[in-house]
Amino acid sequence: MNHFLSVEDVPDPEGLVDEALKLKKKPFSFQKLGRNKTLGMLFFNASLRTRMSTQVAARNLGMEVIVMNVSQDSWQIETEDGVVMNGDKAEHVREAAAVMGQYCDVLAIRSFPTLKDKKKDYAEELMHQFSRFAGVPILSMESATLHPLQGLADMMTISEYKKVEKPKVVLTWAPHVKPLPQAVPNSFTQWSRKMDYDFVITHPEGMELPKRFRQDAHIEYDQDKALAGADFVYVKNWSSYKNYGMLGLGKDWMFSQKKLGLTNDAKVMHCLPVRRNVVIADEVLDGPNSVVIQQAGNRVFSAQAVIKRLLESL
Ligand code: SN0
Repeated sequence: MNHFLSVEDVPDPEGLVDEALKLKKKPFSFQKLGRNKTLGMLFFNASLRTRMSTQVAARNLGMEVIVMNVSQDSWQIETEDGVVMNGDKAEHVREAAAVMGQYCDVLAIRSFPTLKDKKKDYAEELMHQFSRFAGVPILSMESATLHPLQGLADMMTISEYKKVEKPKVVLTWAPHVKPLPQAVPNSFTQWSRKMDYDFVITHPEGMELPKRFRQDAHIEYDQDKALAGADFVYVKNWSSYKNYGMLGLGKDWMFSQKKLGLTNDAKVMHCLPVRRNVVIADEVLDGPNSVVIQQAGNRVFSAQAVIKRLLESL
């Protein structure tokens, strides 16, 4: 694996889930692999779980880690080609990426979408520029359109908790107070489609996820109908793809104890951070069906499995 920007970079998605679950049992078994290797982590946006879990993952593999908060600590990076750089951006990605590639063996990047310019966001310019100019493997820590490390941790979690071979997995939209990326639901959908699940997406009309990742995934606009018999419910807000970046309405889509009652005693998942009593009710988050903390715990081993693969390809 040369880069990890989406599940499409993984030749054997189910194999990687198994590998991550094995690493969870023996986290320190590949400490030699990362010895004298450095992971550079670049944050263009905020992060809690990704920031901490990916560092733990790299250290479990024996690596050194450098963390750079690009928006605060570094020069502002220009990404357009052919521009006269007489504004506030001091350095071009052509030099910045190439230089960081001199210092690090793997570069991990987090960069959110603008949610204003659909074409630009979905072109994933920054990730592609880094893969082109850095000369080292690039690891996505959530790009404009995808969050593949989260998707892998989600598949691990389902694998650990499923009671039947082919569980019913429902991705349900939830309300929010501000427009959020489509990255998490895009990746959850993309990964779920690689697994043998009965997979259903439910959301208000107009909130369809882009076809390029969901393909022909089953959409059920009636949330109650979708939730019936669910073994797993993944709750997540996303802003509109169609009316790009619009918030979307539907306060009654908040995931409550009553909605949980429609399911087959489903495990409830969310990538976090979650806004209580906007996205999911307290009683669900604090109840026995929530696995959000275990899901976040799996982020260490999803990152570890991916970094291991990237190191093996060096
Ligand atoms: C991000 C998202 O893609 O939905 C990161 C999730 C891992 N979430 C947010 O930005 C939440 C921000 C908020 O104010 O609730």
